[in-house]
Amino acid sequence: MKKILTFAIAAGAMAVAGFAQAATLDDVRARGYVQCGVSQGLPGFSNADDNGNWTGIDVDFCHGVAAAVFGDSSKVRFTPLSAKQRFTALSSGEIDILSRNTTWTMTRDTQLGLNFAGVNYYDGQGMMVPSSLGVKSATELDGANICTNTGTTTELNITDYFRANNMSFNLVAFEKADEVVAAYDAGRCDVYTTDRSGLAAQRTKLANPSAHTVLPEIISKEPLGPVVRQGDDQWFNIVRWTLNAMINAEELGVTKANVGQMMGSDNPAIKRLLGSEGNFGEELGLSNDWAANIIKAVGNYGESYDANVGPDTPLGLDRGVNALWNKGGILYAAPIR
Ligand SMILES: N[C@@H](CCC(=O)N[C@@H](CS)C(=O)NCC(=O)O)C(=O)O
Repeated sequence: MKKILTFAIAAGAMAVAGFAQAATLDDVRARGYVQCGVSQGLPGFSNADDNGNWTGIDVDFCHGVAAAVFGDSSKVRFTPLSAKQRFTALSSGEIDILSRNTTWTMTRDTQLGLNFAGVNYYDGQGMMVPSSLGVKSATELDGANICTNTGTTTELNITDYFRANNMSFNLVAFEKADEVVAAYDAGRCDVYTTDRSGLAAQRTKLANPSAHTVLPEIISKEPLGPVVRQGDDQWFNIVRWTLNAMINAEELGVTKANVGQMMGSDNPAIKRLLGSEGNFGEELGLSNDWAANIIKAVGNYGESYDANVGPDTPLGLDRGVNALWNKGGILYAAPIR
């Protein structure tokens, strides 16, 4: 009896300490790499070149998680997934993280049993039309043929928008994003609708990108972020704090180039971020230089943004609301403390 009781107390203590559900981190370590679900090709977010090398802000994020776990950002493999396939791949355990322009919604939290670790791009749904149509506003689109992807929030929002504005429309939906681009470019639709960042990305694939106009209306909120399965709080924390570390690093002025030098900083917040003070990494189940390794590999949030989707890239997206909270935006990461 005493033995059973002691065991129960020990098991309880382990559960409280968060060890009882550490399966994903164990699996990732045993496998030797993070399995990251990405899109099938969305420039700036997750896109493979002809040699199969993936780049993008969502790809950087997975390299960041690999750097946090292994101290080596190359220990990651990418699984391209359509919008329709992505949640099953995560729920079934085929991937450890979904890092793929995915909108955080209540249904995805509750019905699908997922956890969004945060937001790495605040977006909204937009519409693009060939400039030759002469359309200046979405309110002129009654009766339009509209191209989009299946299995997305996009389909739902466009239906709401047209209903609310008493307009009819014909939805032409495809599973693969490139099918949407091809159909729109071939003139099968008057309108291409998706997240505005997605429009900026997909527009680069059109025969003549400058011959298209993005309409002024933003018809939804699309907070995009990395997702994990529910039921593994330790893994959820690792993914969430990888994102927080990248955002906090930008706020603290820690960059890919200066992270080594910043290790010697006297600023207590930088010391906690880079592990020269406290046990923040160990408490995640990692080493204390976890965040230093992320920044060495992929830079801070702003560096990854600028390199992949910012004004100097083909997407040309201004920081806008994705600027830090103290620079006029809404990016606000919880502190490492
Ligand atoms: N954020 C929306 C839309 C996501 C989505 O799948 N968008 C399409 C159009 S931008 C896409 O990612 N295409 C790229 C691909 O499937 O590879 C959602 O989470 O439902």
